[in-house]
Amino acid sequence: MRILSNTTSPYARIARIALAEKGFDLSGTRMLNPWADDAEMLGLNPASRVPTIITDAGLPITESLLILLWLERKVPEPSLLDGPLDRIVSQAGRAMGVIDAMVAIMIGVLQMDPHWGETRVGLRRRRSIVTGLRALDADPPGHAGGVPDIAVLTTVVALDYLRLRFPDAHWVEPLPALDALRAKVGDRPAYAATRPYL
Ligand SMILES: N[C@@H](CCC(=O)N[C@@H](CS)C(=O)NCC(=O)O)C(=O)O
Repeated sequence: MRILSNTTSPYARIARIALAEKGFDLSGTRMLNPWADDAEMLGLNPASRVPTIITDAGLPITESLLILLWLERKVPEPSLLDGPLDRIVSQAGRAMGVIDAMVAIMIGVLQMDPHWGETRVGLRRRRSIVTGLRALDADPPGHAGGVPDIAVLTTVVALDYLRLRFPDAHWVEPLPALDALRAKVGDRPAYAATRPYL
């Protein structure tokens, strides 16, 4: 099993953390720019997006949440869904909404127009980030030890991506509960080894 990734993608990081927590060896990870029309990537994934996993049989598996679904079935223990299921999935959905909105802004800014974040759609995405993070901070995912569930995983990935991509944004509110959650799990090997960087 190998994974195609890059150093910033929150989606790829979700898959990498989940794989590492489940005990996969990620030393064969290939970092690439998914926007660069890489031949291996295009041959495996017509959408040319990270994460793309290649199974030992050569089959591509894509889409971060499908990868979590596949993994949970493939390697049930340790589970990333241990705990109150409805709450975990609900909170993970909130974090994914924030991630999607942040990535939409970055694509707009980097691939289209540096001021895309101030367009009507850009401001709508910004609102999703602010209100999504506010809701998560007011009612943060819990972590009592052990392997963090997908609510913790996606929330910490969202927070790290926010700090990387929007370090000085005036609209980012204080997030003390989420910072505390990140401090609790951020040093786990799966998290520390995949911290995003430019
Ligand atoms: N829905 C996909 C989104 C993956 C995605 O958009 N990845 C970005 C990096 S953050 C990418 O590879 N973008 C390249 C492109 O859109 O052409 C998932 O959950 O895996």
